This record gives sequence, structure tokens and C-alpha cells, in this order.
Amino acid sequence: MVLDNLSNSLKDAMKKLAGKTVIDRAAVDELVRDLQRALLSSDVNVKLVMQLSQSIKSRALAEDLPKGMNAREHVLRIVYQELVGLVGKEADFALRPQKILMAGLQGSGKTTTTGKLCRYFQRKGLKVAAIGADNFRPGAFAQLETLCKKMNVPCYGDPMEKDAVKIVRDGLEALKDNEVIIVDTAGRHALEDDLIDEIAQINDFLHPDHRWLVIDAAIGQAAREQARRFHEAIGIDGVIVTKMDGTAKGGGAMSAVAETQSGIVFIGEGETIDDLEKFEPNGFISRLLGMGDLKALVEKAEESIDAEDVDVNAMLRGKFSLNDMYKQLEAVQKMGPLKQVMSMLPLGGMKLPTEALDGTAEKMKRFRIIMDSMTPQELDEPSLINTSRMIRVAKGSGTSLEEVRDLMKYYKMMQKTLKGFRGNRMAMGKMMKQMQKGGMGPMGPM
Ligand SMILES: Nc1nc2c(ncn2[C@@H]2O[C@H](COP(=O)(O)OP(=O)(O)OP(=O)(O)O)[C@@H](O)[C@H]2O)c(=O)[nH]1
Ligand SMILES: [Mg+2]
Repeated sequence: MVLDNLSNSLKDAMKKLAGKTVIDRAAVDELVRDLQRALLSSDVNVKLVMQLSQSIKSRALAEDLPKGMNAREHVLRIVYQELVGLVGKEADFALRPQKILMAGLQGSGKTTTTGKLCRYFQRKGLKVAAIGADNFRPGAFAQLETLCKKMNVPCYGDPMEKDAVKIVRDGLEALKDNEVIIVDTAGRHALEDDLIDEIAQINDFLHPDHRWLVIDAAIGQAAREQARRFHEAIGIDGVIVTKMDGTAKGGGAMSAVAETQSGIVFIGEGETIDDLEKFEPNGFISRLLGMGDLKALVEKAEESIDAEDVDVNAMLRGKFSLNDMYKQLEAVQKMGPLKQVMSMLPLGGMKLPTEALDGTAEKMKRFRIIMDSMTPQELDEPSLINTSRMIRVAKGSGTSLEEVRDLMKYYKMMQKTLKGFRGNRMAMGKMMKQMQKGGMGPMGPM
């Protein structure tokens, strides 16, 4: 995982929030202080940190609780949304034939990333090739060629040629059978005029579909200035932040890029060819906070889920009727596949048998249709349901005896599973509360 330091301190802050009995102003203040510390030590700009703090505080205290969400989840949702805002939008591209120009300072990771991108497009089934237009550093072409050879990716270069534009022209000709062409360029140790001139000339000649700037995460918030200057020169439309694995300043680099006009396309997180991740803000922040897919959860929690009459206490005492199951199926249906929902619950080490999780939405729907043909007594006391009743229910619901048996089997399995949980009352109570609330706990994995 990239950004381990930041991630760990954010996770700690969220855990602290999860452990609070009440979420009041003091709890929000404390959370915001923890977030500030975490973000500042990741070199996020002070002004941005302050804006984010202000925004979290005022939203947490002023906004109404969304239906189906408790105060804790409300705050978590705001934190999540604000952090997604901080790292900005992803820069997108299509999986189709295209030319990509790589730009960046010396040592930022252009050549390595060119190799990684070749691998990426190759995996997506596109015919990809690279041009090594770095005639500044001796050995530059050999470096790219070695990378490409390992992947069987065609690579063009001419270490003797001084004119970078000519290399690109010849390269396009030599590689014209390929769909995606990635052009690696020379870096300089600072943004000097001749670097800018050269890349501007290549840009004019190549007319690339994308101009991606490679930035070393270790420069932290200085990334803003670099992105801005390159953007002025050639119109950067995506940034690749590299070496996220080796610095504590990645948060600063990312948030600084977010402030410029170009979004992040990829993140480099290691030296090998596969250490490249397509940047996706929601997933990225969810993982940073250590919590599955928060976006899905936040969206789910926004739908109102009315499961409040699941009788937790009765279930804890040992009663789990078809009625209870019916209500749960209803609640769960509004939240998506059971397997996914269960994976979000704070069950700790406990696992439902996989058969219980394999109920497809379609099957659940059939179950509900069957249950609609049962009497209230039957729903409350399923042991009443003998074969003749099953036949009646099957007829009444337009299903088959087999399907009714299937439902009863499923019910018994759920009942047995819940008995198993009962041994662990705490986890059980927690799970049922989550189910009742319907928020299905973004706080789950904490
Ligand atoms: N840990 C880590 N190292 C990286 C990453 N990306 C690149 N590097 C390393 O950074 C160093 C420089 O990478 P290059 O790809 O040669 O950089 P460049 O921008 O092409 O450099 P010049 O061609 O000299 O301008 C190499 O040692 C790479 O292995 C990354 O995401 N993580
Ligand atoms: Mg290079």
C-alpha cells in the first residue's frame, strides 16, 4: 500500500472516532486535529489542510443526518468526501490507439514509467510500442530497450542521433503497425529553457493524444509549481506521481497536483514493471482509510432502509422466525448482494457458511414470493410448516414444492448460523444493530 504513514495515521484517527460513545463537537474537533497532523506530516499544504478542517467541522455540525445514517457514519462520510476532494479528479484516457508524450524532470521516473505503461496497455490487449527520444543522457535508450525487450514490446531509438524530433519521426515510421505509441523524453535537473524548447518541439511534431507529466512524489507540494510550468509549456493533461512507495510526502504531491488543471492518471509505487496503479480517487481514499469501498457504502447508506422492526432482542433470545428472515431479506435486497453486505459487517473472525451467501437476488425474490403465501402463524412459527402446508404454499405462490423446501432449508441454515453467533453475543448484537440501522456500517471493518 502506498502512503503507509499517512494511511496509518488516518486509520488511527478513524478508529478513535469509532471508539467514541458520543459524536459531539469535542469528538469532531479531536478528529480534525488528528487529520491535520496526518496531512501536514505528509506535506499537504497548510492552507489546504485548514480549508479541509474548516469544511469538515462546519459540515459535520451543520448538515442534517442523512436518513439511515448515524452520527459517526455521517462524520466518516464527510471526511471521506473531503479527502476525495483533496486528491482531486482522476485524469482519464481511453483504451484505443493513441500517442502519449512523457515529460518530466531528470530522475522523476519517465523511462521506468514508460515501461510500466507499455505493460499496462499490453495487458489491455493493445499493440503498444515505445520511442526513446532521450538523446541527452548516455545509456537512456539502452535502459528503455531493456525494459521493452522483457515484455516483447517494440522499441525505437537511435543513440547516435542528436535531434530528438528526428528520432520521433523515424520512430513513428518504424512503429506504424502499433496502436499505442509512448514517447519517452529527456529530463533535465531543473526546468531549463532548452528542456522546455525540446519538449515543445516534440509536442508540435507528434501531436500526441496525451501529454503526461511524471512527478517524483518526494518533492511533495513543490509538485504544484512543476505541474504548472510544464502545463504552460505543452499543456499537460495528466500527471503520474511516482515513488509513492518511498516517501512520506505523497499526500503533498497529490494534493498539489489536484490544485493544478491536470488530474492524476497513474500512481507509481515501486521499481518493478507492474508497480503502477490507475488512479481512482474513491478507491484510493477508501483504502487510505482502510475501509473497503466507502463510496458504495456511502451511496447505499443514502438510500433509506427501513428495517427497524427486526426484533434484535428476540433473536438474541433464540427466536429467529421466517418473519425475521423476511425482514432481513427486504433490508438486504435494498443493499445489494448478501455476500457483499456481509463482508462489510463487523463480524470479526466469524464467517457465514458460503452457501448462505450464495443466494442470488433472483433467489431472494422467489423466497419473498413464497413467504407471501404463508400465514402469519407460519411465518412466526416455521415449525408448523409440514409437507401438506408446503404443497399449499407452493400452489398459492405459483412456485414448486422443491422451491419451498429450498426456502425452508435456507431458513434452517440461517437459524443454525445465528445460533452459532449467539455464542458471541457482542458480535451478534453489533451485527443486528448494523442491520437495523440499515447503514450497514461504513464503520464495519474498524
Ligand atoms: N521506488 C520507486 N522507484 C522508482 C519508481 N519509479 C521510478 N523509480 C526509480 O527512479 C529512478 C529513476 O527512474 P527513471 O525512470 O530512470 O527516471 P527518468 O525520469 O527516466 O530519468 P532521466 O531519464 O534521467 O530523466 C530509477 O532508479 C527507478 O527505478 C517508483 O514508483 N518507485
Ligand atoms: Mg529516462
